[in-house]
Amino acid sequence: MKFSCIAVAAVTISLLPSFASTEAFVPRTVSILTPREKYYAPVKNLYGGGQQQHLAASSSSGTLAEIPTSPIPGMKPGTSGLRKKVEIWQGIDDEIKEKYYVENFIQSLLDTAKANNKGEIPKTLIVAGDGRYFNDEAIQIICRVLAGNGVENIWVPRSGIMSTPAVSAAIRTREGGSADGGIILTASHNPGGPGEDFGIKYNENYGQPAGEEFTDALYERSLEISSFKTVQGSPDININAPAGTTFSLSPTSAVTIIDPFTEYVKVLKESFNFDEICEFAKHPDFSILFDGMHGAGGPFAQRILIEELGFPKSSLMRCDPRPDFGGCHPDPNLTYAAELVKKMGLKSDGSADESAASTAPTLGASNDGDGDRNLIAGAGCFVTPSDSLAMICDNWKAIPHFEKAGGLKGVARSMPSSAALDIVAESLDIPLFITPTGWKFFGNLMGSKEQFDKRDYTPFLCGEESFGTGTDHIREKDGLWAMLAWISILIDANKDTAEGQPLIQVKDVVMNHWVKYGRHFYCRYDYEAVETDAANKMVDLIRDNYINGDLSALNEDPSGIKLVATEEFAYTDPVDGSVTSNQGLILFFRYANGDDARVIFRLSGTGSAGATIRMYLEKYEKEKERYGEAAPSILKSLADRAIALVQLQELTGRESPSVIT
Ligand code: VG1
Ligand code: CO
Repeated sequence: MKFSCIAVAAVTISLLPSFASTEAFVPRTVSILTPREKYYAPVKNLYGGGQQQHLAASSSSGTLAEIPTSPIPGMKPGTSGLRKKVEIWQGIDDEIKEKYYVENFIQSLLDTAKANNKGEIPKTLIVAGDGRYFNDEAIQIICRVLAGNGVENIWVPRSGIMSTPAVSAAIRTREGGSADGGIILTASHNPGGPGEDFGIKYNENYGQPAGEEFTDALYERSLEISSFKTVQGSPDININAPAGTTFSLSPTSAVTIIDPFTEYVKVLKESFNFDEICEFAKHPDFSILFDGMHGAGGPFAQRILIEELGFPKSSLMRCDPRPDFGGCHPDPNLTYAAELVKKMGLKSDGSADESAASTAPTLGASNDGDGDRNLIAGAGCFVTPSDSLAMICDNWKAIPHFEKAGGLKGVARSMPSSAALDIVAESLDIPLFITPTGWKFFGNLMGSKEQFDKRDYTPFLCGEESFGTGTDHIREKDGLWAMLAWISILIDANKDTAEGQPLIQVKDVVMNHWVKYGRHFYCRYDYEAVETDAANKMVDLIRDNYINGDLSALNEDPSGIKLVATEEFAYTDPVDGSVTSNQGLILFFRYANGDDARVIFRLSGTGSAGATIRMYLEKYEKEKERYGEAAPSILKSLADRAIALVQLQELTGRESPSVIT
């Protein structure tokens, strides 16, 4: 079955030279990283009749086919997309030998999208990934299934790599916002490579992550499907072809290679003052360091920080995407971004290593595998994500996107994030929303006017304790945005700093904020790969004994830290009224001196095996003398008290967490 793969002369003159000039493009081989059988033996022609037929087409001869399959259990997307061990997606896992894992999932996704779109298959979809192991092969498979289902325009970024925020920007604005959605191949902050994770997220037509209604319907569909549609006999698309190249897969479907950067660079330029940042980049005392963790954010950092803003190349580390993230865990926190943390003059508990802090860069940042998370640090100063969010909110005037509109009209945080934002929102008199964990819950708030014609909350700022920060410039969290926000805050803080005077540093901004609002000591313990049964038992115990139990019957503890109230968090979406329950078990404590504190337990929804228990600790402090202390030590006795109450050690066998951040 020969298929002519035609590079149609559709290269737009304006696009190609600008793309060709960027050094950020890393050509990738279209290598299939693992052997996958060429299995598409046709059984049924889509156009009826038992005989397979060539489609009458002038330039293409791929054959549409419908392949029988059977439902595969467990395709329930979690907090953000479906994540599994890569061997499962590849269909080579020893236990779950399912050749059609990707196809089943994508067919279920398309059926759901079609049902949501008055029975019409989406016309234009983006397919892009974070470059992890199996990225390129999955792109080829997905493009065929999309074409088999009649998706007319399939946009694939050159090199196959695009950060999640860049996909959101392209869905919203490319060709006037004509994309119906984006399929993003990533397991985000989870490691990649053989034996590690692969995943798929779906973003809808305003660039927002698919909501629970969509992912629940997708899951239901995955339990019913009996066939998938695809195109047979077509050679692989050359994902390294220049932007503008099109490949016809069927008479009605074509893949267009797009420039990954265009729309994203444009929305960032609208959000910040690039000229001012360019100027500040030349300041002899100002330097930055960005750790791309070998994920999708690297080429975007290269493009924006180096090519657009003029920072020296030495400002980047690990910015070349690698299928296994160079063996690292691409999660930007104090543990996994250890090298950057050290270079910023910090110890692994987030406190300053004074001997190294004096020579550290002014500002350090990192992102995760798909470029949507961020870690922010100044020289010798780690900024917790919850603090960073509150500080960005307080400094809204430094950010042109907010300043142009006269200020923020809405802010939000996930429930387990600290209440640092709440105090600022109250003092600025801005509506505040507290949502369940996961970016999808911010989507409706940002789209309240745009999608639902209700009250406008934009400009909007939101974030999560898990190193996610973002605004309505797109509908995703955005790692590079956070770095540019902090550069802008530093520029603003130094607008009156005379030449030759030392610059106001991140640590000064942070301390001034605490002095103004108090400090929320905060940290999170993660217990990874716990046995699912043990984790569930612990959750049941918390519900039975504390959420529904009698707290007055509890014995006094020598620590003096008393459990005074509890709550299981549920959320009613203020925009569409949908209700989401079981979103975290909250234990409220009171210290002997009257101080209040809070501990939350939640099971992660992004793991691929076993369970991860997350314990979130928070204590508000108004005593200025204590602001300099490290959060993990301040919160240790609270952690011990909570761990004992929920019998974490007895039930899971874990003496200490896998990560404290
Ligand atoms: C985690 C974080 C959550 C975040 C999600 C997706 O979810 O806690 O805040 O939105 O990951 O982030 P969970 O269910 O494991 O706690 V990303 O950058 O991995 O898509
Ligand atoms: Co991510």
